[in-house]
Amino acid sequence: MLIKSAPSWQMPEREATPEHVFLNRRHFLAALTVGTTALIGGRAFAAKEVDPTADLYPAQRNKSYALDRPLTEESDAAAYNNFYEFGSHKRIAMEARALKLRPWTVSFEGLVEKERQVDIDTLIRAMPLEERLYRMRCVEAWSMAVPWSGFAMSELVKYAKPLSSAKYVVMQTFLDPKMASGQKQVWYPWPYTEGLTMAEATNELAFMVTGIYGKPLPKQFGAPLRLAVPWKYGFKSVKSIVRFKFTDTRPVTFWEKIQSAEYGFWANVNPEVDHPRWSQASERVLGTNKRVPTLPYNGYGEQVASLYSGMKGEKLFM
Ligand SMILES: Nc1nc2c(c(=O)[nH]1)N[C@H]1C(S)=C(S)[C@@H](COP(=O)(O)O)O[C@H]1N2
Ligand SMILES: [Mo]
Repeated sequence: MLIKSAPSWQMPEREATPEHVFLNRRHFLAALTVGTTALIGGRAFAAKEVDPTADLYPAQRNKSYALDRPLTEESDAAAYNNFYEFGSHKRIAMEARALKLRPWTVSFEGLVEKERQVDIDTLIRAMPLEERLYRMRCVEAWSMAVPWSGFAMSELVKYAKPLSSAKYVVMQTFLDPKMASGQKQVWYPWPYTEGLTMAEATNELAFMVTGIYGKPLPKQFGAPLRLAVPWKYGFKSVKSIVRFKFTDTRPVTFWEKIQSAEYGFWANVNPEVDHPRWSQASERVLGTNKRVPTLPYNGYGEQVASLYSGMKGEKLFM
């Protein structure tokens, strides 16, 4: 049985349409039980953690990435997040404090000259950090505009040394159900998996994020390393990455596995292609009561539309 809408107490905003509402009732009830346990059990806050890369912030702003709208207030962006590893609601910052950020190892696997692992701090210090102002548009029709810090994904690809046979890069989040209680919800295909074509990954807009608002990334945003691909729906921008795997086959991604009729591999923003359950024509801007029209490719068509020219028969906008 399909649940058409979650109970009102669970909906932070009337118009918010969670990505997960198709889950069947049995799973939904199980999810409630898990949530209640977590609440009753409480959780000790981690002792004050100092980020070993804190001295790198604020990074110099790259003026090529300007916005057509005001930045979202930090307090608004930091209090409304999707991070299913820690629960399927938006007030995830508290639960995400359980995320342990060090030691953190990132691996480069598959079609690369040599597979290897690197410590996150070594990786970040090897990359040219900069700040970019980007829009972000969730498939649920809310949006924000934030100053990310990080480095071009093309730099990471260079660092990884993929073979010319690589066609895709697959990215995965950590897997640790003891730390992240959402991963005890076994009907989700953990770990969170996303992917890009090599052309997408090396497009100038694809950005590896390590910070926001001039500081190291707070946990709920997907520290210590997440993706930002602003022309695609937010679910493509995978958080807390531990693995980059280069392959010649297109991966089936997290949301695609859960509901392929609603979420696909490409997920390019398009106001004219509605989600099966809601319109994509406009978006609610976080921190305001305003709705604004959604732009093709979220306003980044000039940089990315050519990536998809001539791709017939592909569902580019879901
Ligand atoms: N690992 C992981 N990555 C994820 C998600 C998630 O649940 N787990 N949610 C995605 C979705 S649906 C969105 S909209 C963005 C939200 O990013 P934000 O919380 O920084 O706004 O993260 C994406 N990346
Ligand atoms: Mo999303």
